[in-house]
Amino acid sequence: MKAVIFGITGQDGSYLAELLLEKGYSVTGVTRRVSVPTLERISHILPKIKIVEGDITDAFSVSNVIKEEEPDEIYNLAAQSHVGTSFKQPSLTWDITAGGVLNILEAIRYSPRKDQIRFYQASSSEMFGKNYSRGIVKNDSQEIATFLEMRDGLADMIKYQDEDTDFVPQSPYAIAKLAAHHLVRNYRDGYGIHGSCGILFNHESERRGENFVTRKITKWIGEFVKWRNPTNELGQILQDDIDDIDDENMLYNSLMDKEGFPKLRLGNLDAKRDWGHAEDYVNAMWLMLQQEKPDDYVIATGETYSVRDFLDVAFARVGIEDWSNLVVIDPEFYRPAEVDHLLGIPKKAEKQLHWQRSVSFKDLANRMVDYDVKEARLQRPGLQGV
Ligand code: NDP
Ligand code: GDR
Repeated sequence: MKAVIFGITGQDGSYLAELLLEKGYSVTGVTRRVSVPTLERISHILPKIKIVEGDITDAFSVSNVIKEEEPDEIYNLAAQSHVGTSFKQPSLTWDITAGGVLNILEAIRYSPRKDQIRFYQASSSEMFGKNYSRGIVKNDSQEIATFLEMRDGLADMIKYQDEDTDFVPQSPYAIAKLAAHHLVRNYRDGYGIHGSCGILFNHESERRGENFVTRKITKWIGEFVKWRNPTNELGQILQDDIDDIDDENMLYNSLMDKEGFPKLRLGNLDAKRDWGHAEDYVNAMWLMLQQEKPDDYVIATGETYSVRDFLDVAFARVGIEDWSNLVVIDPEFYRPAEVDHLLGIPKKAEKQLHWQRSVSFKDLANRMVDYDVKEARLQRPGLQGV
């Protein structure tokens, strides 16, 4: 089997390429011309994959790749994928995230191999925006209820999104993703293209881009731990260090003031997301393309946590229970319109694809912190702070 991946240099592209290689595929990745190398996430598998040049906003390069590579499966993971950036660069976001998908669909439509090609499009939970459905069950623990609790009959009513929830997108990124989502449906209905969309909720990893909130937090913790306690092998700030000082706030503030270590600057801490690990999610992409009929699926964990919850778990991993003096709220990171609550119900994927996630929220945060604490010790480049 032969697969083409648009967006192979991104977080998901790297995990998907690994998965397909394990399954015996020959893998071609499409990369655009940039002034600095972007192959870091796939450097370990480079000898095993083919890289070709192309940009999804360039219709000729897209159709040439598809003509020359003759893939059985095409995965489109390429996008301007940062929601905050989409408010600052809406036109570019539209051209890549919506227009690029049209270029791929048209190339498939006019390919002599149209009926042999299966296509995956990376849709997003951001398309739900401010909308959600409500589930009615037995008690009133709505805010803490999870899909798993609901399924086990433990919770009453939850706010959730699934394949039947209407889309009310809240950003140029989400609107572009929704246009692409409808294009895939339209080309499926109109031209019989085998195109499936995964409506994926947030998924993170040790390879997550450094300007997404989870990685921004864990990178910062890695740098902070190194600066605070460079000799502790475990990378932990020992509770004794903190207990020895009467006023913990004084400890942090004086260190900040004296040494000038920058505080962690974040925006909205109350937004809730359904966070999983990217390795689990690329498996769902592959499963979708193994189905006889193309379809759309929600991929999520069924649990929701706020940015604040992520901070609690991530800081606890290095022994810090109270992080309030380490974080400052910076309005620069607020968005003109926010998505407050995402909780996906992956029932359809569990039933039809037999998909299951394997990494819990706590394990996800712990893995990312552990990785970044180690990376910081290896003196890798520091904070970007976007
Ligand atoms: P990343 O931002 O890590 O990767 C995006 C990829 O798209 C990069 O390889 C990038 O290349 C490539 N790309 C951007 N513009 C172009 C272009 N014009 N032509 C060709 N390639 C381009 O995203 P993720 O891996 O996190 O996500 C993968 C996809 O899934 C994206 O479409 C994202 O919107 C979507 N998604 C992600 C979710 C998540 O939580 N991670 C959830 C739901 C959907 P380069 O290296 O050159 O920048
Ligand atoms: P999101 O991810 O917008 O959900 O999109 P991101 O990590 O950027 O934001 C999550 C939430 O955290 C809040 N937040 C901050 N976000 C960033 N980036 N930086 C900050 O400093 C910060 N402070 C608070 C945000 O306001 C938001 O509420 C991701 C991307 O991968 C999309 O491509 C994908 O489609 C969706 O997930 C599902």
